[in-house]
Amino acid sequence: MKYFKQCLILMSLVLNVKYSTAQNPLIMNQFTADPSARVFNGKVYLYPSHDILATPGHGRVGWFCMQDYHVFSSPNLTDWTDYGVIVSQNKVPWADSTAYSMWAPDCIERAGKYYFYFPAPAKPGGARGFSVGVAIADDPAGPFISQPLPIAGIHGIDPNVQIDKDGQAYIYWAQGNLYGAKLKSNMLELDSEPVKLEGFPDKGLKEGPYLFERKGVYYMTYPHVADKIERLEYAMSDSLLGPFKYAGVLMDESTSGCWTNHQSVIEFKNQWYLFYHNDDLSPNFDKNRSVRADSLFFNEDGTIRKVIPTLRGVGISNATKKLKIDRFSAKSADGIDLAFLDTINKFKGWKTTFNKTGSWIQYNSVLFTKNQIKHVKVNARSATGGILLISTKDASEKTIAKMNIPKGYNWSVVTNDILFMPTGVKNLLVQLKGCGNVEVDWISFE
Ligand code: FUB
Repeated sequence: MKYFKQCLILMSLVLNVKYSTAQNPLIMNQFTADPSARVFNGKVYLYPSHDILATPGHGRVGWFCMQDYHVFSSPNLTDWTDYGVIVSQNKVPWADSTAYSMWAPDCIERAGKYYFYFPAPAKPGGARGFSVGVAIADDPAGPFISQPLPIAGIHGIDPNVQIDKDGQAYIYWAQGNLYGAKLKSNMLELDSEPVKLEGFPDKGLKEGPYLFERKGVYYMTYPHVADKIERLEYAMSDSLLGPFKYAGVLMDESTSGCWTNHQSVIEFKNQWYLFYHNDDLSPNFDKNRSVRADSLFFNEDGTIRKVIPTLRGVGISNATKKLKIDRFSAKSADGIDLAFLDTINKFKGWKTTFNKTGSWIQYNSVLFTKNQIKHVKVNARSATGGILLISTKDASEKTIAKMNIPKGYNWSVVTNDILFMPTGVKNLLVQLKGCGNVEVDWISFE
């Protein structure tokens, strides 16, 4: 019977697994927010909130609505696997299964166990406001088993956990301001009285604490409403419970107007990354958000350079995958338009329209394995017919292919032989030659 149950769990895990290849946003099969990224066993695991659209009777219409959490992982920050639901509001013994408020979570490993922390409102009769629960697993992708009760002594949202070099664990959370306390080694109980963390701007909502350590310095990162919407800031300290010293802005307010932002910071294969969110897949409703990542760099003095959000994001794209050039690294000042491929189903992503002679898109970091490719494929359509030139974008700018996109109203894959075979990691340039109007879904090499 036990073996049968284990098989069922394994089968459901296998059936739930979904794969996607990503730039920004990282996840294209659902809305994701509040990313907590962690490096476990040489892979990046992503524990985001899972936004859905509230409908009458299911959540508060027009507000955040979350009923469960998924976990994702990636070996390279480009290919992401969705392991499906790991915790849901109707399987947490103490949580109100009608609240749809499973907000920003976190996960940490201790002695081979994975502890998943999540805020949610308790059942009627329990504590008011948000409590913080824990679910435990033997694998970062689950299955996670929820504890019967939330952590006593925490009232707030956005838990974040850090284990210091000496093995002492700390938990942080938000309730207008930022709070912290020691955690016992069982990772389930507070080991000190909560304290309000000091050293942050007095005015304006602060939430989403995420602490990391680098070279003996503790960086507390957090979203803050300094003006009208949230921006990401950070403060530094030599102690995990502060006092902290405000150090600056990590990321400015989003230009799209998405009211919230929420971050995590990891080092993976000798590069630091900032994970955050925006409303890419729901530009008209900022409670349905999408997780992004961009590289993060430190100055010599240990301060952090402001991260400028990009569409290209992070990771190296394999040339044989479908390259979504609408997630560009750079583009010409005019003659390029981006739009959803399908305005009813935005999860299908975007298309690029070239509509001016010479207009161009640059897409960086594409890996060409030696002697691997012979052809270029472009999924495109053109009401006028047009020519796209695909070249490497480096000092020599070599033409890889000249693609003749025929006049027509349907999307079709145009295939051409390559004129030049790039090797290694290259930046690509896609340019409209002559006049016309060409729409591109993706480019790939085979
Ligand atoms: O996702 C719900 C809430 O929005 C989070 O808990 C906050 O940090 C903000 O992102």
